Amino acid sequence: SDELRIRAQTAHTMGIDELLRADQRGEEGGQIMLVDGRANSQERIIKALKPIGNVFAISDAQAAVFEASENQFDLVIVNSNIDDYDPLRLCSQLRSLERTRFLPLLIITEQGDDEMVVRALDLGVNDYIVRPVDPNELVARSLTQIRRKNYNDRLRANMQQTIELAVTDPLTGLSNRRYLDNHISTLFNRSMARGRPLSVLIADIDRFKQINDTHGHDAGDDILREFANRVRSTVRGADLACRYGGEEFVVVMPDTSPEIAASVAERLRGVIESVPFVVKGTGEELQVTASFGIASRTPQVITPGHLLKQADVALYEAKNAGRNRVVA
Ligand code: GH3
Ligand code: MG
Ligand code: MG
Ligand code: MG
Repeated sequence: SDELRIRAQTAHTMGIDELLRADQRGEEGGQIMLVDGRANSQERIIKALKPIGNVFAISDAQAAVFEASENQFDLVIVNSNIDDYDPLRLCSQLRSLERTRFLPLLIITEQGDDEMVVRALDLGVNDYIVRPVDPNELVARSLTQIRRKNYNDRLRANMQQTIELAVTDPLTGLSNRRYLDNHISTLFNRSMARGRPLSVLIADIDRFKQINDTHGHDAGDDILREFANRVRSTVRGADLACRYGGEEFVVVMPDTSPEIAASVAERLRGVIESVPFVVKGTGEELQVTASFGIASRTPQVITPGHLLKQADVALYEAKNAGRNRVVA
């Protein structure tokens, strides 16, 4: 049912068709940076591009790199007429900087300078125009790049959202089991490589079925959300907290010794036990407890699965010993 929930949610995010439609609605009016060494050339290009965007013209290449990484441009046009600076070096800098690497680049070259064109394309420059610049061609090529960038931006944002949904538990907002299963090996391997401790905690709400049966499933959901909040506010930012199953939560704690893990679990146990849980719908206050199993990486524990298994065995012992306790 977690699978279904994820699929239903992903269907709500933008599909490819919708992205294309948004693209065709034509949200033109891009922010264009023009790096050009000549005032009269700048003027002509600004005039030509007026219908499709705002042009920010600049003649200093070094300043252009700075401006491009500080601002949100949709296109950078580099005229090879710039003074005292290799235009291809400028393009290559823009391609390699984190903040500008996806910016469309269009270069204006001298007629017959095939070598520059080849090298520019090789650097990842998206398109080129040969002087004398034909205004219509400039507009057409610029527009193509701006549209492509807008489309890619939306696709990237959409992808990020889809990934986030796929690894988040919709009820509590914690990471889900899928994320933990993928990520725990990274934390495990890092801990091994650095010779640092790593501990995990499994928490399972006591007699949760009874809470559901007595107060209803919605009340149960409220408890789960509040439980997740208490987990979240008890662990550190570096810890990975997730909802592992129905009423079961796992926290992976890097750089955490068995002793510290035990104290974290004990603190969380207390935070659950000592403050009643309020059911939103009815205002009822419920006493909730949970049982905890903890385990730490040792030379004998060589896989993340093994580590989780040990914590699960400890949890089982905690249940058998009477619940509302921590077992290592
Ligand atoms: P124990 O102390 O041994 O852990 O007993 P328990 O009742 O907590 O354990 P059991 O595994 O028998 O029951 C877990 C219950 O959690 C059963 C299931 O209906 C409920 N549950 C699982 N997921 C959800 C959920 O998303 N919302 C609600 N409200 N209940 C859930
Ligand atoms: Mg159970
Ligand atoms: Mg339980
Ligand atoms: Mg359970």
